[in-house]
Amino acid sequence: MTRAELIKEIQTKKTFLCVGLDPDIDKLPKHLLEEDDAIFEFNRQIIDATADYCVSFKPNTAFYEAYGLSGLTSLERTIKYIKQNYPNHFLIADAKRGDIGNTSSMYAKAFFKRLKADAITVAPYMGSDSVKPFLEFDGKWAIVLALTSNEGAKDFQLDEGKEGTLYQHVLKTSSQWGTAENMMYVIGATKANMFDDVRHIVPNHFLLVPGVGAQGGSLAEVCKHGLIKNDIGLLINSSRAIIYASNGTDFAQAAGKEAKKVADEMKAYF
Ligand code: OMP
Repeated sequence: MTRAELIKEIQTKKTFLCVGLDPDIDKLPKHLLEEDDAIFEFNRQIIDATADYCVSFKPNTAFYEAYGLSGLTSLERTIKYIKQNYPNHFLIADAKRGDIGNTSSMYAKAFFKRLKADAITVAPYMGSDSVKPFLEFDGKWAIVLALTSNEGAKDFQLDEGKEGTLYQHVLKTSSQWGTAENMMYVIGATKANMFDDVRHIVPNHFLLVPGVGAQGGSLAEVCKHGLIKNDIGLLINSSRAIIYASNGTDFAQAAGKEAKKVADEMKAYF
């Protein structure tokens, strides 16, 4: 999916919500556990209930890898279902990969060719040869971790060096490897006070912003400092707050309601 196509979807639907598909068997509604593929069935119903309120879905691969081959089958079925039924939704494989060049090429092949994801999250720690293989596919994106939402972000990302903090260095250097047409950055919603600084360095790149909902980040604060006029330039992810809004038989309906609530808040920014 191109940047222009993504922006068109955002502008048409008046939402920039990304629903995170992070299914944990221990948290699934009990009645689904009788299904052959409970994870897929859970996702399918969440997807159908939330698709109108979001422009993107983000399965985090850990929640599938944890269940071995059957988990990977659920992931593949989930992605196929989205691609067949909601082809205009931007599909992010949240896998946080990155390795020496030829290995990264295989990761890119796995997620872009085999799974047909539109984007993959990538850790930049190993440098340019670990990220560039993800930039070689038309219409596909690398989403580079820059300033993450978690507590430990401060352990390295805020360290001062000769290029400023480490996350500033990551933004400045890695933004030379690709363009705002094939790279995005992860910036956590819990770091809203740093969005002005981020926008100073990467004024045009889309930002994937996890950390609203369960992690307590503020959508309003992120928008105030991170939004790009007309293009929006943000994909705001929420996983647990939406998918586990209820664990009863009404779970999908409750997820839809929760996604709509976020999408309604987003309308003010159009
Ligand atoms: P919730 O906290 O349940 O909304 O989930 C957040 C999702 O975003 C999880 O899949 C995390 O792995 C992911 N995430 C973060 O929470 N923080 C980050 O800094 C980066 C990510 C990510 O790359 O998506």
